[in-house]
Amino acid sequence: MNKNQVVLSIAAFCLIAVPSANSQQDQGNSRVRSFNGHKYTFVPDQVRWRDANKQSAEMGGHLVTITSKGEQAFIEEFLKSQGDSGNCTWLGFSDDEKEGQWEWVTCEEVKFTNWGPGQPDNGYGCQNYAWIGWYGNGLWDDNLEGAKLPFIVENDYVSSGVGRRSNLRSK
Ligand SMILES: [Ca+2]
Ligand SMILES: [Ca+2]
Repeated sequence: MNKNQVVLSIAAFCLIAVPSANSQQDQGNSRVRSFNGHKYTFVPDQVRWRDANKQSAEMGGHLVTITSKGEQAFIEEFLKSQGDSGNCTWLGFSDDEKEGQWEWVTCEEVKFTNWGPGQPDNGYGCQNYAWIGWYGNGLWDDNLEGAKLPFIVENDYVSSGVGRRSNLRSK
């Protein structure tokens, strides 16, 4: 191999090795995914449920609500794609208004749940906020108000990014 061939080889290697602008952009957007016309954004910051709920509204959406088996499977996959920080997430599901009466923050009908064995147990007498994580396989548990976790924001319309804020519970 002469000198010119070596230079060409190096140039060819660089073309292959350097990611294109597109793939870099995709990596930058790895915290955002779409499913069934909704947009989901993973926020790795560890915050209390009430703060996550507030931040979600500020982002034009709401804390993720899971209302079908398909959406549950999507969320499990999305969390896995986030590496270690995706080990858990808050859900927009709580019974803080009336103990034992679990409600979605969107007031959607409760037609799907995926509680872990023996959950929700209202542990310590005051677990009112659902999360995924403890069981490591997508099962839900109720957690304390003071727990700090990452969360997923769901926007109901991918194109406009506008959530159904008028339907949200007031707190
Ligand atoms: Ca409770
Ligand atoms: Ca619990």
